[in-house]
This record gives sequence, structure tokens and C-alpha cells, in this order.
Amino acid sequence: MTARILVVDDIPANVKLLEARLVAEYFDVLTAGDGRSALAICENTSVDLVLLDIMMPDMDGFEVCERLKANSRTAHIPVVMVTALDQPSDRVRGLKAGADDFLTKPVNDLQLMSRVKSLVRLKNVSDELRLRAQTAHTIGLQELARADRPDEPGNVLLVDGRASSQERLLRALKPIAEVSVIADPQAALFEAAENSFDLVIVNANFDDYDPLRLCSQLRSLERTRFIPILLVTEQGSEEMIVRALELGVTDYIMRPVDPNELVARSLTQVRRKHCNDRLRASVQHTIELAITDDLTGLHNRRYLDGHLKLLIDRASARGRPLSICITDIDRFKLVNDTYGHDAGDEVLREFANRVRATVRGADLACRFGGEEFVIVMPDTTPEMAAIVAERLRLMIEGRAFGISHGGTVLSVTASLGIATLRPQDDTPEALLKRADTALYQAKNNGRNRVVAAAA
Ligand code: GH3
Ligand code: MG
Repeated sequence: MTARILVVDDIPANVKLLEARLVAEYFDVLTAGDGRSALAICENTSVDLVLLDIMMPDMDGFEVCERLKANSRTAHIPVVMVTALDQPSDRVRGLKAGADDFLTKPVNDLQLMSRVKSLVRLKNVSDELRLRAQTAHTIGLQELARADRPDEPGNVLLVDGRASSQERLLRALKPIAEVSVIADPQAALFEAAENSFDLVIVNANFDDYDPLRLCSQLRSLERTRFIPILLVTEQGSEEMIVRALELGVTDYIMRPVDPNELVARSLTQVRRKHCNDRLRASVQHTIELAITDDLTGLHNRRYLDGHLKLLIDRASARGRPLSICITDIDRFKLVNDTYGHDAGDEVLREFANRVRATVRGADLACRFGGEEFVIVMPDTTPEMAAIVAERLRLMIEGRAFGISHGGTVLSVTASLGIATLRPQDDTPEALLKRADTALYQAKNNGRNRVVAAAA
């Protein structure tokens, strides 16, 4: 992971120290000796993370943080406040100023790296989201364009073997999350798999149980592998923390737990989870848009071209029948010419609805083009396909189509051609071609009928 990190401190020795450690981990480091130059750098260069000292003459860290967060060009940059151990109130002020995380001086290497990496990962995901939101906005997809939504409360699972600490952690988390508490780590695994949590907090305080076992199980289960894990450990358990981070635990916090630190770290993880979820949803949505026909909501031809081959291969491999039906609306041009294109669109939508209502869940219905539709029917013999096609024909003919055009109702009919997969050397193109030839014959024979291609 590489990222550009800005270290801000008025004491050159402190800057050098952090710089050296970060450079050793191959981060790209920029430095600033005061608040104003830090703001200028963030404004003019792309910075992935700011490590910000609090005590600085002229403009202190709180003010720098507030200004960064108030400026829309820099608000997305994560800020880690470097606070003195003996000033716990600084953390509250830091949170109020919008800081994303804290590090306590003297800065410990493990903490520095785990926090920096965690926040850089979060920023990478949210950068990608912001980029997609821009694109979505440009192409008019408003629903995807809201990247900078306010934080939604997270769903947190707290796994803690002791009642007293459960209560303390619960109190700290209440304002920012819905928390479920569970004492038994094995039950917690099921709980996590069955519900959708944004964060699992594992307090390493069980009597007879290795908390890393739970962490590792959470990482290996399909249903829970993407949930961030925050481990709560004893001071001095560095070895366990290193192993935990290797296992994929996302962050850790030491006892005694500072409620503000817990809140800041939990918020970071919940944000990251939400960002990731949205990113995944946006990928899903983009894919759906690419394979869906706008007008009817059926799959489009691009999808059919990709998927028909798979369905054919599967049917051939299993020695199962597969049939397809191509249907084309009769004299559809007349609808457009008489009632206008919008009325034509309404008929197409209603036609698609009837197709959808006719087919089984396993069938694939697509708009093939204009007023032509294709239904792919796995596990369907020619006889069955003929029955389905006839049922669809009746569904179209049997009930008139209403259009907004002054309460007009139209009689619509369709012609249908069906074809069945030939075992062995059949291809999607050849199968479609046979169905299309049958359709052409149905048109020639007088329309409003089903014709089956010769086997
Ligand atoms: P046939 O019975 O031989 O199929 O006659 P037809 O009029 O249905 O066939 P033709 O191919 O001559 O005309 C198809 C028409 O479908 C022409 C085209 O403008 C119209 N069409 C294609 N796509 C759309 C669409 O998305 N919306 C609307 N409203 N019309 C469309
Ligand atoms: Mg037609």
C-alpha cells in the first residue's frame, strides 16, 4: 500500500522521527512546520492522510483540523491527531474538530502503522466512491451520486466475556451505534453470520478461550469475512496484536479503554464498511444497468449473448433439453403510426410484463431488440415450449392493452417461433437462427400463431 502522508509538527525532531518511520514503510512523506503551510499543502497537492500535532504556535492542531474539514476540497482527507498522553481532554476536542483518529506521544510503531494503514485503506475506498459519484452525476444517475452522505449509525456486535466491561463499552458506543452484546464467543460467530453487522468488537477477556480463534473464524466465513474487527487487548500484549493484525483484524485498542478513542476507531471502521458496501452496490448497479433494458426492465441483448452460451453449455453437459422462443409483436409499426411513439412504448412495457408473468423463474426473458423478445427455457422439451408459447400468445391476444391516449384500448397479437437445442454441436447463433426462421414462418402463415422449428 502506498500513500502520501503529511506530517505536521512545529518541532523538527518530531517531524524527522515520524518521517523516517513512514519512509521505511515506503510511504511518500510531506512535512509542514506550521498549520498554515499544512493547509496550503492539502489544498494544492493530493494528500492521503495528515498526522497532525496539536500544540503548535500561531494556529494549533484543532484549528487546522477544523479548517481542513470545513473546506470541501480537503474535507475527505483523514486526520490523525497526535496527542499527549496526559491530556485526555484533547481527544474530545479533536473529535469535535473532526479528527478521524488519535495517536498518543510517544508514538508506538505498531499503533502508527496499523492506524495509518487502516485510514489509508478507508480513504482509497471512499476516493473510488467519490469518483464513481462524479461519473454517476455526469451521466445523470442521481441515486448513485450521493457519495458524501452523512454517517448512518452502525450495527455493532460486542463480544465481551465480562458484564462490567460490557456495560462500560456499551455506554461509550450508544451515541454512535446500535450495539448487540454477547458473552459467548462461539455464539457470537453464529450471531455475526446470521445478521449484518458493520463492526465486531472482540474484547480479549474470556476465561478459557483464545480470542484470536474467533477473529480467525470471522475472517474465514463467507458471510463475515468483510466485517471489520476491532480487538480490545491488555497493555503489553504486542505479540498478540501483531498476530491479530496478520490474521486480518482491522484495528485494536488497549485497556483501559478511553471511550473517545473507542468511538473514533469504531466510527472509522463503520464508515469503511459502509463505504465498501456502497461500492459493491454501485458495481452491482452498474452491471445491472449494462445488462438491463431501460424501457421494460427485462435483460437486454448483451446479457442474452453472454448468458445463452452458458445455459447451452450446461444443458449439453447434463444432457438436458433447452428451448427458446422468439416473439415479435404483429403490425407494431401501426401502433406507433396511429397513436405515437409513447403509446408504442406503453404497449412494449405491458407486453414485457405479460412475458414476465408467463415464464418460470428459471427462464430467461430478454428484449432482443425493438418489438422482439426472446425467452430461454432450460429443461424444456419442444412439446413444453409449444405449450408455453401458446399460453403467451393467448395472454397477449386475450386481453386488450390500455394506453394513456384518451383511455384507448388496443388489440395486440404476437407471432412466436420456437426451437430446441440439438445435442452436441449446437451454437447460440444457430439456435436463435432456427427460432427466427420459425418466427418468420409464423408471420408468413398469417401472424398471431406459434411455429416450431424442425428438430
Ligand atoms: P410485423 O407484424 O411484420 O412484425 O410488423 P411490424 O410493424 O411489427 O414490424 P416492423 O419491423 O415493420 O416495425 C417494427 C416497429 O417497431 C418499427 C419501430 O419503429 C418500432 N419500434 C422498435 N423499437 C421501438 C421502441 O422502443 N418503442 C417504440 N414505440 N417503437 C419501437
Ligand atoms: Mg413486429
